[in-house]
Amino acid sequence: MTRIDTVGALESSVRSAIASATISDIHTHLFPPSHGNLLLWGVDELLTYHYLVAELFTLAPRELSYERFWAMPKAAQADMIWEHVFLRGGALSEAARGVLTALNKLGLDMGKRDLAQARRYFAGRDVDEHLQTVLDLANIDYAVMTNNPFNPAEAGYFQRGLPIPERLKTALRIDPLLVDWPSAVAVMSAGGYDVKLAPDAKSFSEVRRFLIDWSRRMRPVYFAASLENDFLYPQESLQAQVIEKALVPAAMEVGCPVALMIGVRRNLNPGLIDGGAGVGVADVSAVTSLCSRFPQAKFLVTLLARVNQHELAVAARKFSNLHIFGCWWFCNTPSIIDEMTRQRIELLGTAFTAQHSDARVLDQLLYKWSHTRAVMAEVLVDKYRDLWQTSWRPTPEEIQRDARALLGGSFAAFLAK
Ligand code: RAT
Ligand code: ZN
Repeated sequence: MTRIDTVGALESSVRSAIASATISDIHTHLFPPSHGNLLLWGVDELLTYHYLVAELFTLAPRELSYERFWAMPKAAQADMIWEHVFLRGGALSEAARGVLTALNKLGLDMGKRDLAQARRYFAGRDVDEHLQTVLDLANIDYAVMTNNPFNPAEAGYFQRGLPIPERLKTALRIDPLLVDWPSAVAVMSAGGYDVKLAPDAKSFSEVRRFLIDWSRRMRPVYFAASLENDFLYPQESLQAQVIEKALVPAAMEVGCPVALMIGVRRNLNPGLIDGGAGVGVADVSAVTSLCSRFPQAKFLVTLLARVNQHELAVAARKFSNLHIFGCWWFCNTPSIIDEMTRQRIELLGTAFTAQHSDARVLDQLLYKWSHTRAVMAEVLVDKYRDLWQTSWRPTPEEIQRDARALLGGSFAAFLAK
């Protein structure tokens, strides 16, 4: 066992533990290369990330309509974002800086502002190799995808049993079941499940059968849904019945936690499509009610509103079947990661997962994780320095254990318990 004798050695031990910890990225929107165009990668995808599309419209001349933008080819959309957000706008936002971090990590010198050079680089890459390169560079052991059986294209790839690299794991995403029952019914009926628009007991058992069949096909790490900020539980509604009679029982039967991402306000500005969603304050009692109503089930939860974070962390101290994760979407900015990670460590120690990338573009793993590592390192330096004052002397191995816990170890322990 190595000893740490000085505060300086402690600080460098913490920084190096965070820099070198292996990450399990528990929520992304990546796909296997075998699922064709669904896997996004490369500089044009980086530049047209929906976070940056939204920024473009804060800067671009008003003559640029949403219709005109969406009708443009992807490379032209990317050029426009490059021009307005980067060259004229200064690239200071987290999403813009992220593109530059990612390209830099791939060895591209963006100081030259040469977009054509970046395009040439990606044109020469093989996607399977690129996937491994990016996962290696980011030091990720595996990333969990988002796999929606209600989407015909996604479902088709799974039905064909195409290969999935070991480092990509599945998550069964079921939003339509909770937020768009008629379209969920249409998909399930077309698949041979006897589910009615006005569901009876048989319908709920057929929904369970649908979920269990898809679990057998996909082998998901968890079931997941993203919900609006006005999600309430309990309540007299079809949504609550689906949760109680189908979703939670099926998840328990196959041994999966249910991940709930709550707080989005979809279509706040529909013209922006994915970029048009906003944030609203959620009711944390919906989470605590689920945890107490289903003590044998497990819940993974992340909330979108900054003001919900403290209440959620307190809830996680009360319910051992609740694991909180990530600084989601608008919370994935350095200042909020810093605040949330401090608060969570202060309330939970290492019993949470500090971050997920939500990467929609493969190369985003490179920035989302390096930016998070930098913030986490400084938070942990402070926390270990505080401990040092008490005469507690952690070993480098203990610091590495804690770093790994926050970046995937605690998640694995939650799955296993
Ligand atoms: O972060 C995002 O890109 C969001 O658009 C969503 O993907 C969100 O994370 C979700 O999974 O619904
Ligand atoms: Zn997501």
